[in-house]
Amino acid sequence: MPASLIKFYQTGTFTVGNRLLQEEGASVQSDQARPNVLTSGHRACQGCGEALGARFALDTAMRISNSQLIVANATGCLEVFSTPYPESSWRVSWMHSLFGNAAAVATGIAAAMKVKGRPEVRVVAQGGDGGTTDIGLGCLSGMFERNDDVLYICYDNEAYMNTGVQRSSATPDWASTATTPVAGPQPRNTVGHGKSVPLIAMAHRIPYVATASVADLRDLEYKVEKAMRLHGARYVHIHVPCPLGWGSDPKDTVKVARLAIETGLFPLFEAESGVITDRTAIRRLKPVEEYLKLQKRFAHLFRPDADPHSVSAIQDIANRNIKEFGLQREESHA
Ligand SMILES: Cc1ncc(C[n+]2csc(CCOP(=O)(O)OP(=O)(O)O)c2C)c(N)n1
Ligand code: SF4
Repeated sequence: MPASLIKFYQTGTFTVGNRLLQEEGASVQSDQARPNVLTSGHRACQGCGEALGARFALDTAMRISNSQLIVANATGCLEVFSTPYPESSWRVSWMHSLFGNAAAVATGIAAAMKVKGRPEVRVVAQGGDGGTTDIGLGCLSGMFERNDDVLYICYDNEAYMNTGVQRSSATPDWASTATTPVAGPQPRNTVGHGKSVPLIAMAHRIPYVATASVADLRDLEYKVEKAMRLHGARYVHIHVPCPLGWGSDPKDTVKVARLAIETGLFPLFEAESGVITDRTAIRRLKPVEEYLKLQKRFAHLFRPDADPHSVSAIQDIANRNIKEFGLQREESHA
C-alpha cells in the first residue's frame, strides 16, 4: 500500500483508529453495506487469525466483484470450522475441494464461467499453508503457469492446524509441532528448511503477488482489492497467527502478527509480473525475542539450558529479510 506520512497526533501509538483516517485509508467496519461473507456462528477458536483474515479478504473480493463470486476452499481449518454439516457460515457461492486441488477446481470454475459467457463471475481459491505450500503446490503452479483467471489466497498459520499441528513447509525452523517435537540437546526442525511460495509465485511471472497480515487489515483489503481488479493468475499470502498451534494468547493474535512484521520475520511486499513493486518499511524494528516469547512453540529457546545460537540464528533470518526486501525505514516520521 502506498506509504503516507504519520500525523503528529499518531506519533507513538498504533491505535490510530478508523475514525481518524480518510475513508480510503480506513479498513471496512461492520455496517449494513458490508457483505459479511463469513458470518458469526462458525467454530473457529477464540482469536483465530485465519477467521479474521478470511473475513476481510473475502468481504473485499465480494465487494469488488459486485457479489458475483465463487470460492473454492481446500480442506483445512477454515473449511472445517465454517461448514460443520449441515450448517455453513458462508454467504457466498462456496465449494469444498479436496485438500490439494483447490487451485485446479477454481481453474475449472473459471473455465466453466467463460464457456457460459459469464465474465462478470470472479473466482477465488483459498487454503491453508499445508494445502498450498505442500500438497496443493503442483495444482497451484499449473494455475500460475496457465495464467488462469483465479485469485488464490493462502492463509499461512505455519502448520497443519486442522489435524493437530503437524509441520508444513511453511513452519519456521525451531518451532515445536506434533511432528517436530522438542527433543535432544539442540531441539529444532530437522526435516527441511521451508519454502517461500510468494517467491515461487513470482518466478511464474504472474500478474500479481502480495503478502499481507491480519496485523494490517487495511493493507490486506488494499491488496485483495488490487488483485481482484486484475485478471489472470494472482496470489495473496496472508500471515494468520493460530493461538492453538502457536501457544499464544488469543487476545494477542494481532500483536503477534504485528511483531512478525516488525522483526522482519514476515516481510510485506507486492510484486507484479515477477518484479517487487512495493514493500512495507518497518516503522519500529524489534528483536525477534519479542515475537518468539509470546508463543509456547518457541518456549524451549528460552530455557536456562537453551543454546543461545538458536535465537541469534532466527535473528539472522530476520536480518536477511530486512536486507533482501529493503525493509529498513529510510527516514523516521516518529
Ligand atoms: C489427501 C489428504 N491428506 C490428508 C488429509 C487430512 N487433512 C485434512 S486438513 C489437513 C491439514 C490442513 O492444514 P493446512 O492446509 O495448513 O490448513 P490449516 O488447517 O492449518 O488451516 C490434513 C492433513 C486430507 N483431507 N486429504
Ligand atoms: S486451530 Fe488455529 S487455525 Fe484452526 S480454528 Fe483454531 S486458531 Fe484457527
